[in-house]
Amino acid sequence: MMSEALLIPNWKTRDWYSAQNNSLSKPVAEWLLEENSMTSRCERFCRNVTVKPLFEGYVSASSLGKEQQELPIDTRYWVREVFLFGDTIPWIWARTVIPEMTLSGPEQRLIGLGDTPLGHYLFSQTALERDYIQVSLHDSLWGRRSRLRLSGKPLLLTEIFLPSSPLY
Ligand code: VNL
Repeated sequence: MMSEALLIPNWKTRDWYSAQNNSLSKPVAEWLLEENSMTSRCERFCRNVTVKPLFEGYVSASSLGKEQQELPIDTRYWVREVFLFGDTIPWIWARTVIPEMTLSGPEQRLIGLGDTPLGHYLFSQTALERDYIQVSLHDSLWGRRSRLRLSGKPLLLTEIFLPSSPLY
């Protein structure tokens, strides 16, 4: 059987818009404005959600995209990029950027996730707050970007919905 090529969508040059000012269709809005874990939402549409990390490691501020503007200046940022699969199909490409200063106390656990979906960690935390969600449409692919805080400390999540995801 042929397996689908895993294409990394363009994330660097996207423009982002406040979700409020954007007239989204109902099904698209339901996906993009999901308040809880995207992993949990995906679990309603397949048997088994898995994540495959593509990259986990520290990067310098200069290698971040426009996301730098959404986060405090720090020496290093922890970056995690994954493909999320609904059963065997790649549904979402996701990138998390965490300033090193956020990784204090219990948040140190964010660097040891491996195959564990980030959402299972994040959305079990009582100290989780959301500053905003922004949306983006580029190359016909929808994306969303959320700035969250754990105990007041920021991180930025970007999720781009691949052509085979149930959003479309
Ligand atoms: C992960 C999984 C991240 C699902 C996500 O968004 C997501 C992860 C940033 O495990 O890193 O929707």
